[in-house]
Amino acid sequence: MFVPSVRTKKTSAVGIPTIDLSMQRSELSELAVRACEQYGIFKVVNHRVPKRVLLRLEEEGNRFFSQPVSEKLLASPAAPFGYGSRNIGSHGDVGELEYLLLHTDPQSISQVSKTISSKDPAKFSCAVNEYIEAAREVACEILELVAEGLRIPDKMAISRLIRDAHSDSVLRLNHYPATDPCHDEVVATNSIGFGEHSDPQILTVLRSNDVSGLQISTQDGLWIPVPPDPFEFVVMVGDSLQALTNGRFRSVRHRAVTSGSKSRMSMIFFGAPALNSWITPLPVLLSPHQRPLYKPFTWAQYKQAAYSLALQHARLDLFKAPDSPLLISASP
Ligand code: GA4
Repeated sequence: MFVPSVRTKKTSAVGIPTIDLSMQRSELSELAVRACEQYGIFKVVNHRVPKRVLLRLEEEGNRFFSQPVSEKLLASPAAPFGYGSRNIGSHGDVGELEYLLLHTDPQSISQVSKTISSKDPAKFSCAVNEYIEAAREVACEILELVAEGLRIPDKMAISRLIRDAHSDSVLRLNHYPATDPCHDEVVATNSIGFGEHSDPQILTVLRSNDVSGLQISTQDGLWIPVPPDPFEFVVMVGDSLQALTNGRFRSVRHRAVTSGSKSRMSMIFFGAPALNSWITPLPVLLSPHQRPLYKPFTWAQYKQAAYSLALQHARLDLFKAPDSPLLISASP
């Protein structure tokens, strides 16, 4: 079980790379590949997603989370899709947050919206669908850029997986309540909003309001804060992209801490393949004498493994190829 307190390790304000989508494409694809290899995370600016799309979903999220608990509990539980509070996954992990977890399939959104926003479900589902479409486009554009940078002849080899009509992508709205100012004075430490983990999917596209809290873990165990910007996206490499690139890209370990007098809300698109899709190192990325680091697995198999383990588990290790001396463990 994950213990919800923050280790008081040194943090550093080292910047993470920025990908400016208005730049020249050839330069961009090299930059995106380097960012995925070295950091597993980068910021995306000039993404062309209209501000109103971001603000509309933020407004819907704020409206939902500001209701009394009794109202929020009328939403279907996040098992699998709906409202959850404190409990993360099914393995005893807890955090100082509440959230809405939604499948990106419009039919599922339409069903769950009736329980989340009984007064105006259409308004809620429109804001959600519009945001998902925009975030999915950003994810696909990035995946096509990196495919170019990796010299993969089929530029859509990876993005196609999350454009698939049966894609198992999900959207999550995380709400980290403000720390009570009185409580803040007594306990001068941060607490864990969402414990350390890597995302199991292919690519994560995150947008938050202007409140800090997201941190990434470096190889040497430092925690680096990711400065918030409500009009930028933060993109993170997930475990499945690590496997697809045979370990060339690394999924990034991250966490969210709560520390302030302002509440934080993040809206996160997790781009995943269809449940029956195979995840296996792309053959064009393997040189003749390189062996795959991972056994082939389906997204359903990996998802099941991820969901049955606690947050901090280095789950990709379960799928390493038996004779793979090159495995880079994803554990901290
Ligand atoms: C992390 C990324 C997404 O938020 C998520 C999370 C999921 C959940 O909250 O149910 C998991 C977590 C996430 C990874 C390990 C398992 C599953 C909680 C947990 C302990 C929706 C996802 O896909 O994986």
